[in-house]
Amino acid sequence: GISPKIPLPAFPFQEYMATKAKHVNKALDESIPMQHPLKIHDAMRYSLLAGGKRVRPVLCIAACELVGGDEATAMPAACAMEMIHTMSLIHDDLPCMDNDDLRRGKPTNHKQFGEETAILAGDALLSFSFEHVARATKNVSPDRVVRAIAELGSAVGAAGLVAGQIVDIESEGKQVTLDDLEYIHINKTSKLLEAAVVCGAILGGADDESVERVRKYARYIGLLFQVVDDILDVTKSSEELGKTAGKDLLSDKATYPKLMGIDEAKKFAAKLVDQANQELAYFDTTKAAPLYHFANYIASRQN
Ligand code: GRG
Repeated sequence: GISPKIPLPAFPFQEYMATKAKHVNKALDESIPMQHPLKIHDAMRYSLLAGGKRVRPVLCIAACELVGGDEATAMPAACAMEMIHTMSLIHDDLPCMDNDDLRRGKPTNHKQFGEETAILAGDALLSFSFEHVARATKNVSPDRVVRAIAELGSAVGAAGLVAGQIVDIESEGKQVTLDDLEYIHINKTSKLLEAAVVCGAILGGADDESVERVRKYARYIGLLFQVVDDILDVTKSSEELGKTAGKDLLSDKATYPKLMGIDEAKKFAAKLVDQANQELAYFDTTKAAPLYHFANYIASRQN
């Protein structure tokens, strides 16, 4: 694992994650009931309720609570984060993209419902995510709701997830620099995590400085998530294969270990945890405990 320099504040993080994820699952289930036309709602619910760690919604709630807001205030936005995350996975799995058969241990949406329905289920989830924030957010000024929706829009579009995906696709089979790799990860992974905490903070009543602190925090933990992913790919597959080089070192996909070496990649991950923690130092340590633990959880996951 990659341990942070500062001691973690005592906090029952696993319990917190489990409780919040349960609340999120209930809200997600209620947000999209089965209705006419059954096929599309069935397909939307199939992927939305298929499990998953619910990292983005829990981060949204944690950021709202950090600045003095409550869970109910953040819940529609929290659900929107998971709707968008889910639709990006549905589209990412399509035959024209990654062509995957399995996701979260189940057949992918297009395997289960067909390609036409999978594309439409993604479109419907994306569209509904914005509608849901606009309609279901309670007790927040219209100005803050509009700011949150704008944040969400830029995180998903051609300056966010879509940007990351297109540059990733374009870079296939080409020489990729560290800057290219960082651009892809910041857009594909960090931007939605960023939107999650930024929207949570905005809806919770945060001032501008707090919003920018949590934004930077999310940017670091998004990159951290990907660096750790790359490191795990190397260590896992070298254990599995009993070889010195993991599968990522053999395939042509660009990764941090391949571009900077495994030791430097580990140092980079440790630096990212420190940088994330430095942003949190602006807040009260007790109130920021869930977010400190989140960074640590991302850094130290083993699979
Ligand atoms: C967003 C309009 C729009 C289109 C989609 C396909 C695409 C554009 C973008 C790809 C985005 C993508 C697949 C990013 C990877 C994100 C990532 C880090 C996934 C893993 O997230 P976890 O570990 O997964 O949170 P679970 O299953 O736990 O939710």
